[in-house]
Amino acid sequence: MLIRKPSDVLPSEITPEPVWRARRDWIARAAAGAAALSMPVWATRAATGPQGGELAPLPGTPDRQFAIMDKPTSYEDVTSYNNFYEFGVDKDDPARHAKALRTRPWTVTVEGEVQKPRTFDIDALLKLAPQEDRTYRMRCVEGWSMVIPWVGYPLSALLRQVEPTGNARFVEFVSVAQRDTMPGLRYPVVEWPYTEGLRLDEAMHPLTLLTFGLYGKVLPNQNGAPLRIVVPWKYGFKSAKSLVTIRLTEKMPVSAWMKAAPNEYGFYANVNPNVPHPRWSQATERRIGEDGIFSPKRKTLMFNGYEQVASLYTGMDLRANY
Ligand SMILES: Nc1nc2c(c(=O)[nH]1)N[C@H]1C(S)=C(S)[C@@H](COP(=O)(O)O)O[C@H]1N2
Ligand SMILES: [Mo]
Repeated sequence: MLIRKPSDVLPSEITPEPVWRARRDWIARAAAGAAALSMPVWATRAATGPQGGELAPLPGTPDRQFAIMDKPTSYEDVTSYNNFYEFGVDKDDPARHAKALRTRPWTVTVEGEVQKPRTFDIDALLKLAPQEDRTYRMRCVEGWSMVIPWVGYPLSALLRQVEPTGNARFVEFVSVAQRDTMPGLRYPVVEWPYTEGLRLDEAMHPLTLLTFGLYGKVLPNQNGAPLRIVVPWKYGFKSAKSLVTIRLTEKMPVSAWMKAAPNEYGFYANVNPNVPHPRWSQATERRIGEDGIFSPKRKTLMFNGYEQVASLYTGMDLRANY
């Protein structure tokens, strides 16, 4: 059996206090419905589409510019070991609970410091630019990593359509908050809706992918259907899921994690082995599905190996801007 959690780290060490509290309350409530909990997640379908049905194909043209050699993580692992706190704080909660998420009708509003604010229907947004197939290394702040073949197009293609004003310096991303389908919203893990942000030049970088699919199919709900952002050189929490608003701003947005635990999660959150998290090192990682507890951990690469972005940060102190 694969060991999927970094078992040498106590959950209480890798988990911010509000998450730990929510987990405890969640377990207490679930004790009443223990029968439902006893069904292991791998006994159910891993990939969750609308009403749990088959996911539509979404092929992309293979991308050569950003190709990496790493072996992709299995579809099963990519879709069953997730963080999506709107559905609960444990790694198998999203695959268990995200079936209920309504992904149609769905619109995305792009607003703020833009000449042409606009609300896009998801199906129009999907066709705005050609889909590319891009396999990216992803790294979570909790010490694990995956390699995921995403399908999407550069966020810059969308931002160009709405024409950022001269005042636009940042981009804020807002995830959906569906009270009736997202049981995690009952717990104040972060302030809901989940929000994240990038500097405009980071958002415009060709590696930043507006993502609609993975492994040649539309996104499973637990991975952020019907669209999410993917920023491969930053820790996973920067890649907000199930987006409904993209807002260009003059001031730096304060993300949900910055509000929840400002000493642990900064705005930049670049993957940086030289800057430890306040409670643990970030120098190494476990690749999900490959590395068991006895396998050596991998050394974490600066910018997750995406040196192409280094020039975005020249002159910045990346210890102060964590
Ligand atoms: N809306 C929302 N987006 C989110 C999260 C979340 O809890 N809610 N978790 C983040 C974290 S911590 C990680 S590691 C990635 C995980 O994405 P994946 O499960 O699709 O790999 O999603 C990020 N985006
Ligand atoms: Mo994460």
